[in-house]
Amino acid sequence: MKKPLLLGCQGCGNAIVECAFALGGIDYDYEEVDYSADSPTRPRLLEVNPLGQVPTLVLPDGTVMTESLAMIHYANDVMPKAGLIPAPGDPLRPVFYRWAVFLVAAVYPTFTYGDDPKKWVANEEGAKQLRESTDRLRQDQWRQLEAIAGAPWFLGERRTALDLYVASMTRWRPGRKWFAANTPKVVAIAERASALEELTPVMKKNFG
Ligand SMILES: N[C@@H](CCC(=O)N[C@@H](CS)C(=O)NCC(=O)O)C(=O)O
Repeated sequence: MKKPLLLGCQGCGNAIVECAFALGGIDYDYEEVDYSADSPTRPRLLEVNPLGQVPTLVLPDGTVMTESLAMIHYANDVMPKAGLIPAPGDPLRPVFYRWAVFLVAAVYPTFTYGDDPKKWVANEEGAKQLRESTDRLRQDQWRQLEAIAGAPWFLGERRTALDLYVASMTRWRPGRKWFAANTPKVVAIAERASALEELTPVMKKNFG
C-alpha cells in the first residue's frame, strides 16, 4: 500500500510529525530536503510546497499538507489510539488547542523571521535588531509556557502532541543551556518524551 511521504530536514519541525507517526505506528516514506536558498533540493521542495517549508506531507492520494499541526490532526484521525489530541468533550481539548496553536503560531514564527532576518529587512542593522527581538520574544514565550507547564506531561497526567512539540522545539534556539536554566519543567517534559521507546530512534536521527 502506498504510504504518505514526509519531506523534511534533519533536526527540523518534521521531527514533531515523525514522533507523532511513531507513536501512532503510522508507516511513511521520508525524503530529506534542504530549504536553504541555494540548495539543490529546494526546487523539489518548492514543487510540492511553494512556502519552501518543512515539514511537508504528501498523502497517498497526492493531497499535499503543510503545517505541522495539520499533520498532527491527520495522524490523530488515522490513529486516534495514539492519543495525540484530547477527544471531543474532554475538558483538556480546548487547553490543547490553545497551546498547540501558541506553539505553531506564536513561537514557530520567531524562527521564520529570525532565522535569516536579512530576508525581511533592508539592511544589516535591521537584520540584527530583528534577530534580537525575535530571540527575546521567544524567550518570553517559553517563560510563559514554563509557568503553566504540568507534570509529568505538559497537560499534566495526559500525554499529548504538545509533548512532542516541546521535545523538538527545546532543541532549537535559545539552546539546551538556556532551557535548563530558565524552563526546568519544560525540559523535564522534553526529556521524558524523548526517552519514550517509540521516539528515541526519531530523536536520535534528528538531533543525534
Ligand atoms: N507553521 C509551519 C512552520 C514550518 C517551518 O517554519 N519550518 C522551518 C524548518 S523547522 C522551515 O521550513 N524554515 C524555512 C523557511 O521558513 O523558509 C509548521 O508548523 O509546520
